[in-house]
Amino acid sequence: MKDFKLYAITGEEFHQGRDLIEVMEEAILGGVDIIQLRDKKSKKIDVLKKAQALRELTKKHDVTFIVNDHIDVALAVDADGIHVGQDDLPLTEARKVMGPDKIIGISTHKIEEARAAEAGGADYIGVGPIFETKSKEDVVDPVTTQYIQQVANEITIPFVAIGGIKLHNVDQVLAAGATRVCMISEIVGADDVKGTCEKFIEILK
Ligand code: TZP
Ligand code: MG
Repeated sequence: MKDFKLYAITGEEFHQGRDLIEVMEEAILGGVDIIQLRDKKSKKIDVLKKAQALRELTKKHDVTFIVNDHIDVALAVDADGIHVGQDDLPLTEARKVMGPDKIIGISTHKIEEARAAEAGGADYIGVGPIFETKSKEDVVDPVTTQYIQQVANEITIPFVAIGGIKLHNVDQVLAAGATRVCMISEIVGADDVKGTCEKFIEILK
């Protein structure tokens, strides 16, 4: 897969009424190079409509587009890939459905899961939640930056740190060995989405 540094996940509950596509375009203009549509609440038809609009946006800006959970929607809009959790369709089956060329990312919370993801053919793994987060229901306890160190030492596929990452604590995440970071609230909930992304890009350099 094309490498990335700054990964933004949608979270419309943080938009304060702003339009999904406008917010995500600001994020892209600020330097986000991969976007994930994550919508746990809407009906399939509405997820599809958002995915179609985000596919168009990400094509226009040459940004990678990932869909969370909905493999059918990902295929229908020709997204670049999907992101699954530990309790979703297992990697082997997800690969059968997606085919060899699409990206499959998977969330991991401990080194055993990271090893299994690598062995199972994932293209990248999510590593987290690093810090406390209010953006995910049923979230496991923070894994801390220690888990980043373990993954950085052992896992060879790309990994992205996630969970409670903010401008004020991202230094700890990078110091532990992460080179890619992923956020919901700090990006899409920012008063200045583009400016916030530009600051992250500056720090990630
Ligand atoms: N997976 C692990 S933590 C998390 C997800 C989807 C939520 C991240 O959101 P935030 O607002 O960046 O803490
Ligand atoms: Mg899932």
